[in-house]
Amino acid sequence: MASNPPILKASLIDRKRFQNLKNAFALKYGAPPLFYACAPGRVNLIGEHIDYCGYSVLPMAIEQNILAAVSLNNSGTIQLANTDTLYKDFTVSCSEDIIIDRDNPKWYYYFLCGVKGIQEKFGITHLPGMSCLVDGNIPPSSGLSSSSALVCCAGLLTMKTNQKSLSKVALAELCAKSERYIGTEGGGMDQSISFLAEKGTAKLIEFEPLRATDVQLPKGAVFVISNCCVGMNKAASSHFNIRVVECRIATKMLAHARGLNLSRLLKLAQVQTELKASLEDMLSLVDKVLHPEPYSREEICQVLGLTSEQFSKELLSANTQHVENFKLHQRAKHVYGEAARVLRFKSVCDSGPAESIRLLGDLMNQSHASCRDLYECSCPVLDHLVDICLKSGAVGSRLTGAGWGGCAVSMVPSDKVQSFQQAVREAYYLPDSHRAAVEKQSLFVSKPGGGAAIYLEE
Ligand code: ADP
Ligand code: NG1
Repeated sequence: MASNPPILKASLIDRKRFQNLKNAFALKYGAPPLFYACAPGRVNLIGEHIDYCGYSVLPMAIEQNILAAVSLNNSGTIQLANTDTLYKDFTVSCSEDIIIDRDNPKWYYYFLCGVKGIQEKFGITHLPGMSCLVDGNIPPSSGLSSSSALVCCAGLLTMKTNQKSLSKVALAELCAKSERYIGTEGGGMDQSISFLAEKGTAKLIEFEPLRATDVQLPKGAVFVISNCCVGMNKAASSHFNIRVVECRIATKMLAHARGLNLSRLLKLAQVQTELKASLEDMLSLVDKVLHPEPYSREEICQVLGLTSEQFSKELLSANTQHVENFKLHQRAKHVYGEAARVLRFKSVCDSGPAESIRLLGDLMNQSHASCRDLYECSCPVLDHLVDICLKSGAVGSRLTGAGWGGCAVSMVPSDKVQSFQQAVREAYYLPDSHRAAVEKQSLFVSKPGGGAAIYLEE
């Protein structure tokens, strides 16, 4: 059943954080907030870089989130401020079109993605003035979806200030679409779990139609997040979109080889559906049709019968126009293999065999190897951290989120959590002064948290 984000009591928010935010808001804007909106980050347990290919993923919300205090104003402007001085104030007029500058992905553009999504959905010609103070505690550019939590929080609070109502599913779809204004062509996992998460359970997120199903994680193990402390800003680089484009081209090449209608197919999952094939069949098809050597533009254009202009316009994004070579075989192998691992992970959790923890750990390790070797979305520092996690007692460890830096997620038997954390601390964090300084917020146990909500003071 479609349900809306809950309206909860503000007393549920961490007391100290809430008081600080409330006081800072009053100091900044001269009056108390009207309400609060909150959206969590997430850790993806398995299913990396496959949401934008149409495949299911298996994340859970984390405790860290973006929390905003909000009030209406009569200034005809949207005023944005942040408790972190790194993020500067920004004001935009309600009577101007909201422009998102993709070449300059400042924090407030993510916020405005959420505002613009609601504005467009309801055809709102004149937004009411509002004042917002944002407070976030998700490590940014670390694969824990700080950007999406910000977009979701902004979408949710704009819905409320405009007295509109949308289900969690509709909000998740709207925010996934509107975050693409920033330029990254993400798949929707982050916004979906931010709205659809429920405390105590991970979720299998399926797309088209969007659906979230509970996944009970095995008792006897916990998930520990560790940040390698190398950041990767998706919107400020083209790594992410290059992978999206490679998957799109691989889709066209596989569809062409099987005589399918090319114009309709954009995602690797759609080829599987059209062919009514299994994921194993798709892995064999990739080996049969695509060669492991990188493809040049010329070769792709020749096979697909495209001019160079059509190729640039129809298959590339704005920030991938410079790319000359495309690794189609490796990327498609990762996607179909990872999609199968997600389904196996879910079925192990559902059936709960005695060796669940080992089986799930193996799947996580295979996922990391595939991300590292086939999808090439890891980096040496993150691989090193994953190795340390495995040597420190994790049964499985893998990069989580977009990669190229950021966090690893490790599955650790509950009785080994303390020795695991101590060993990782000693081997990875303490020997480096920068890492040692941020160790507390970089190495932590994470339990499945709840989804986005509005908070009101009684
Ligand atoms: P992630 O994997 O965390 O989503 P991105 O690089 O895509 O990483 O997004 C990070 C960006 O999100 C930051 O550069 C900043 O613009 C925005 N952001 C993250 N946290 C906050 C915050 N607390 N306040 C304002 N903006 C934030
Ligand atoms: P993060 O880790 O938030 O950068 C990105 C995409 C997801 C998904 C993962 C990789 C966005 C907003 N998020 O997540 O959709 O593709 O990478 O699995 O683009």
